[in-house]
Amino acid sequence: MTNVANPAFTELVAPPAWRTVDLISDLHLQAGEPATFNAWKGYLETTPADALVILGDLFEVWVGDDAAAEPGFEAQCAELLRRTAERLPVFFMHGNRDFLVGPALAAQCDLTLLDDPTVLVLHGQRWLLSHGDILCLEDTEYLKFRAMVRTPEWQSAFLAHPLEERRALARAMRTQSEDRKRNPSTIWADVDTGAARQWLQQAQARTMVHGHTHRPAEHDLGNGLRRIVLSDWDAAAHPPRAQLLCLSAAGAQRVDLR
Ligand SMILES: [Mn+2]
Repeated sequence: MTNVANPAFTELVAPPAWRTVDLISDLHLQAGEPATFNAWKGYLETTPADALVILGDLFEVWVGDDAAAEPGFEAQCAELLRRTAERLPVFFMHGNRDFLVGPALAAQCDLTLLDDPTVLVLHGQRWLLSHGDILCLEDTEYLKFRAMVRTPEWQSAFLAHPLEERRALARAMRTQSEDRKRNPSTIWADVDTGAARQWLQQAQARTMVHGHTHRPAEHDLGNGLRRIVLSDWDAAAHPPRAQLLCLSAAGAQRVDLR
């Protein structure tokens, strides 16, 4: 479990040969949205990056690694990840939708799972990476839920259900969250500025990069600190959204894929 007030700040130190690292998040891949899957596939097959870091919610839902062991959408995604990992290292941090991605999928696809948060050290610069949900401190209901579902006990009890039952449960939970989205009184929490500053100071980093909120922006946090928010993906939207953040010695650059 992450201690929010004082997390471990695991470091990922880039080898000197890495010139660029791509960050993506919140693709919410699902079988019913082939345009986003195809955009992602095209991206993976052509990116010139030296490493790829996925900052969570790659999948709309992940009900267990056994989902990728039978033919279907999850297996297709796993195969793409595996082929990409043959070409460049691929890192994966959990989001709130795909927190059940586990060691079996990591082994199947040659992914390296990252702690949330992780400090990427690239060309001497420290980038504080997180999915972002844990710092949305106003969302107390969600944080209670998060604390529960991240325990090994909850996860092993959930994974003990048959795959089809887990898929059905996930669909039911998704309907609930769609209802919440449609309710105009729903208030969407954002990353807490004080907590973000504190993390940056503790991590000795100047820039935090996260996803989760689907509100791409760059926030000046004062004292040279900033918070960069990644875009979500929806290739079927008008205009389509498929964006990455490319980190290099020159800094951070948003790249729209088209
Ligand atoms: Mn999320």
